[in-house]
Amino acid sequence: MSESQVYQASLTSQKAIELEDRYGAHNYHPLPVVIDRGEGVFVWDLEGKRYYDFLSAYSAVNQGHSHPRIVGALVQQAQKITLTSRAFYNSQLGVYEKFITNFFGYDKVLPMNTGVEGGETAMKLARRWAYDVKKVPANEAKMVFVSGNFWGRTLAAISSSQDPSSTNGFGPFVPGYIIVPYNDLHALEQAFKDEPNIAGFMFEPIQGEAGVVVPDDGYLKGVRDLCSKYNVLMIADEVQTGLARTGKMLACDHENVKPDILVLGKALSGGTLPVAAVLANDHIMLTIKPGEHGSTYGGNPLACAVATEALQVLVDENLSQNAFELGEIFRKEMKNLQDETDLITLVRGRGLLNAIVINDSEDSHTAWDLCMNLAKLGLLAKPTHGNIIRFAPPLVITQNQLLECVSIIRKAVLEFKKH
Ligand code: IF1
Repeated sequence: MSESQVYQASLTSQKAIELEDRYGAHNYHPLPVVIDRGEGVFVWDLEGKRYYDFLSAYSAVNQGHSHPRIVGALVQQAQKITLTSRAFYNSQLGVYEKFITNFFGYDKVLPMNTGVEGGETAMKLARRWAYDVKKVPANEAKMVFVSGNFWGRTLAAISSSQDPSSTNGFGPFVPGYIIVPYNDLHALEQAFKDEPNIAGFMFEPIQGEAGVVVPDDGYLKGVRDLCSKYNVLMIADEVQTGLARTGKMLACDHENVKPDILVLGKALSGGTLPVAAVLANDHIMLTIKPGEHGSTYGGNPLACAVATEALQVLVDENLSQNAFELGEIFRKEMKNLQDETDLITLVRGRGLLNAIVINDSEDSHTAWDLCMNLAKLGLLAKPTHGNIIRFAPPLVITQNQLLECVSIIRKAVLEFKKH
């Protein structure tokens, strides 16, 4: 074995944590769990302890860890060719583009890598459409976002954030943004009335990082109608809510609403490598001309092969329906638990994207402490804020496994003593 393999073989969780602390940027504060292996709904740490994964890498592992079909597609393609750049055509891209545009019902797709690249691409498309089609004066295009949004960590993304942990110390910010309250159609219409040069409205159909905030029934339909009425592009950021997570293939499907631009990421690759996609019809997509946008890895053959299989697995294993049915059971069980304790003040979510709100302040560490207890009991979850815990297992979870996890959460909550 090589020196690093020998080192790896003797690695303990404590040593792994020390290495990350010594040699890695401190841009995260992880739970003290060192994951070494994953399969389906389970992950194992370096000492061999098994955990239920109730975060799914923030909904990037909807199909379960290391899904054999997706890993198979990855390995098979990797042995042929992984990257060509878009300086040339490649044998996987056109086939994938036909597949994914038919899958979601759009004329075209612009392939990118991370979710935030997808959001930036959607924003550039909206601005370009505003100048070329809507005839907004040059450099006057505005974008509307909602309070509590999260669409990534780039400067354009954090410029729409009001969360100090995303914005402090990173200014100046991208201009031309209008922020309206989430789930407020009146405020949205007022913004559209007040500003004639709006290119697009980008929002999450359910707000993930804000703590799984589900809008009122009718909000998605209302957004669709207002965007159509005021000639503003409706841009759905389904990076976290898409791909069966909320009990439908897309969260917009809960109200049969079709956005003008659809942004996908995370589980589009089943958690194997960064793959994002931006879908739109020709009158929007063709405003960007050759050489005006792209990325080194965007549309690489490896990503195409993996994403095709990852999407097919969602359908073949009926993961939307499983998420829908098990989500109903999970929220019912959490509401029963809420009746037994004053620790939980709210349960909310759709499909298998759920959260509990703890009766403590947003800057408390109660949710963190509860997650530490859950980890000891073999379930991994992470707070989105000091008082909100998101529960999002892989969508391949079975009912028996879900009920076992409910009993783990119940035990942790009922035993919990605030300190
Ligand atoms: C981190 C949060 C979740 C997203 C939505 C776009 C993106 C994300 C709705 C960008 C990414 C990730 C980013 C990751 C943690 C995680 C996260 F806590 F940051 F906010 F899920 F809620 N749209 N979310 O949720 O996609 O560029 O990351 O591929 O930055 O810590 P990305």
